[in-house]
Amino acid sequence: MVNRTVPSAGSEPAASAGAVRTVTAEHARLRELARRTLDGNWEHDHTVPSRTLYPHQWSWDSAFIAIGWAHVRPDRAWMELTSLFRAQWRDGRVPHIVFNPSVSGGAYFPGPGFWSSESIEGTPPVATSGLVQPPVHALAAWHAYRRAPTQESRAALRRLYPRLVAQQHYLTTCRDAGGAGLASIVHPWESGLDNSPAWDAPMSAVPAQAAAMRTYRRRDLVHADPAHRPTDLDYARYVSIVTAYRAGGYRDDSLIDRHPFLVECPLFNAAMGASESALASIAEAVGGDPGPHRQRAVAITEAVVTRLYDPDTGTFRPRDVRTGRLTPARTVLGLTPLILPGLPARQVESVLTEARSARFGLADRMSRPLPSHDRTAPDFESLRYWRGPSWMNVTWLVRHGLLLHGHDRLAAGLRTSMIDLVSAAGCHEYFHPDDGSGLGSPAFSWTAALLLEVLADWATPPPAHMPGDAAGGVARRGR
Ligand code: 9WN
Repeated sequence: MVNRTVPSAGSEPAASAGAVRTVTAEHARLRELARRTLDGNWEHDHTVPSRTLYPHQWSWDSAFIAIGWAHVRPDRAWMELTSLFRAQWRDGRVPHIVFNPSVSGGAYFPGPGFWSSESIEGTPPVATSGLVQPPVHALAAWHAYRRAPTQESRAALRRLYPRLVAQQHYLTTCRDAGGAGLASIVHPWESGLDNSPAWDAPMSAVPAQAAAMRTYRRRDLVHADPAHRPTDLDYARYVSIVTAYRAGGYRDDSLIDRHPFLVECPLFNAAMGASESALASIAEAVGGDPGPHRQRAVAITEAVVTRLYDPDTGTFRPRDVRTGRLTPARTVLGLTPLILPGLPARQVESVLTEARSARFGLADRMSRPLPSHDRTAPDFESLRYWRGPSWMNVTWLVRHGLLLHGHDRLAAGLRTSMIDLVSAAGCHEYFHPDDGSGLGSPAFSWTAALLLEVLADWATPPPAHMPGDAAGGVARRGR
């Protein structure tokens, strides 16, 4: 059980004046904690996810972090996104890590020397990885803009717009290995949920031996408990997949014939569709044409439903493009297509059934935080990274989707749960899915950033690009 030290405002409308004062004071304390956490992780033009474990800039972290900065330092929100997109490759890919040249090459594994991005044509002057992460950036940019819609923000958004478009273009063309209008990820790191059970089936076909890792030094284990992290065998496979991709110059042609890991992920593709909807709003705000973005949002939504929805289980599951099969695990990834404004009512209802089941325990009042994997599965692990623990970013995405489709009370349940987690444990990287204790890095940036966002959300409606604006979404109904 999460230790609820104070009731969270918004979910307790009948609270007494005294209780409201306590809540207000606690929220002020949390806001200050979040601001200090972000400040402590700020590094000249970006925010490190964590000073110890992740001392460089990460792609989807920066998107979530920008949402948080928009509440306290909008200038930093734009610097965050701008510095990330300055490292965009000529082909449009936004690298999942941008290495800080003033941090020692050995501070993180695999470091800049392993990726050798400088040997590839069309890469930026700064060293980067060659992979990507879920494209939540347009969604984040739109959120950040809506929080602080100043002239400066609009100018920053206008400068960012063509780069966001190029990012989407890369994913929808170069990465459409399955030929059905979805992007394939070429590595579990690209999903952001690195060791999720969702990847067990496709990963089992990747040749590697745990012993291979003895030739490298895993820096993560200097800072974190091995029982909370991916295993050596996972890492051996991670390295082997990157080695294959790097050997092909990080090119994406004929991946189907030569690449060992190729999967259509529901979260990744839902983010791509949601970003097209956000791009439609951004285009309107900066004087562009929203039409093509709306059309692409519709097409991606249709492809997500056709390719990744499994009517037998009523949830979304990744498709292994190499075998053509849906992967068997039922993870939290299956809930994330809710972020698509145009997700048809039938799929919304099915996902809600899945989310409310004992697997995930979604409720108006959550008794435990949202887990990253099916609680009832035999391979559910309470401590190991993305195999059970609760994460703020995925919880925030699901909450965002619930708001989009008018499930305000369920969204409030998640909001309360997120606030209570940090109230009791601090800005941890992830949380124990039963008792809510903090796991991983103790001062984690996206936890702080999204806390700022949900704390502020009590009094403000969700951004306006939601249903109806794009992709023919359902009308919003409060429930
Ligand atoms: C590999 C930075 C990143 C997050 C990912 C999370 C973790 C890296 C790692 O940390 O991945 O990219 O070394 O474990 O899984 O989602 O972006 O916070």
